[in-house]
Amino acid sequence: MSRHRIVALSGGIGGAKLALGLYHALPRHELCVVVNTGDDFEPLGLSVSPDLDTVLYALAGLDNSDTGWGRRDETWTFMRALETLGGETWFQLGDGDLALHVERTRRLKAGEPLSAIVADAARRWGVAASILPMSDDPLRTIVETDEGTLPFQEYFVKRRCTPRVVAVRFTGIEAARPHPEVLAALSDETTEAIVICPSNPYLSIDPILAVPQVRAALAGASAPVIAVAPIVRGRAIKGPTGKIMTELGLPVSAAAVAAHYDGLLDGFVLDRADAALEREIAVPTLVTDTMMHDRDDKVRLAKAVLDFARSLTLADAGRRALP
Ligand code: FO1
Repeated sequence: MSRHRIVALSGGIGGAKLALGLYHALPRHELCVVVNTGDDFEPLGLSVSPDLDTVLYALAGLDNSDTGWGRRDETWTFMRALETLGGETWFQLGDGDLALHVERTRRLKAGEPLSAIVADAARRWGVAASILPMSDDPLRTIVETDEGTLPFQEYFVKRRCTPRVVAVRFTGIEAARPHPEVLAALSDETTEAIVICPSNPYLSIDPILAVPQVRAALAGASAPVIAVAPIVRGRAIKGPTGKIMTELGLPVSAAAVAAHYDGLLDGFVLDRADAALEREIAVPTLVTDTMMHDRDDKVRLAKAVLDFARSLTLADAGRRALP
């Protein structure tokens, strides 16, 4: 089991951006990314793990920067052919992307754990970081809406997040066991920081925290836990976070995200545009540019988060040293 200096918790597109920044800001094997699998599902009978694949493609340099998901230089022959047969095409699987899904489906059916399949793809594609599903057990995000109960991808892709969210829940949670390396990385005394990436707190990070023992491991971690706001100027950087917060009766603000992680955080990173919110946040804050348009932005933000973590560790050591 390898030692990781930095552990990141991530969903898909937004989280993968900071994960990539951390990957390039560190010796690469020192990063462990714990990824949400609540979005996983089986379109066309194939096992698809969108967030794991988004992080995997990003770190392997195979990502599609236009969509944020799927593979770079993708072709769509299969989907077009399927359409002519009247097949289900609302969830788009590119030709190159399909290889990963077909291979994962075969290996899962043969009894291999998801984490081993991801680790093997990562190794073959030269990714030195550990990319871990939070659990090898199936856990699914279910969105309760004003139009009924929707499995995550039906809400997110098929219905384009239009139904009004009433609640979010996770099936399989009681039986889900955390991946042992996840617990080890969170609890390891040599871990220097745990970073909650700017992913959707309700749809992407909560499923990770809902796995038994994970929240407690985070709360008891000796490493500082730092979250990066996915909301800037009262708007989600990407996706439906703002819409969902409104529907759940929450203010759409970075401070509300910090409050959502109450009891877990040692630090919170918010955008310069939201500097005025600092006083609403109960933990130390770092105010910096959080928008990540290109690789330089990602690495710069990652370095700022790591420096912030170091400053919190030093301050903590200073406090402990006081008589
Ligand atoms: N998102 C879409 O909006 N439309 C799609 O057709 C779609 C296909 C897709 C295929 C593979 C994959 O790994 C991700 C895909 N996504 C698609 C993204 C995905 O549904 C969401 O971004 C995540 O689940 C939320 O993090």
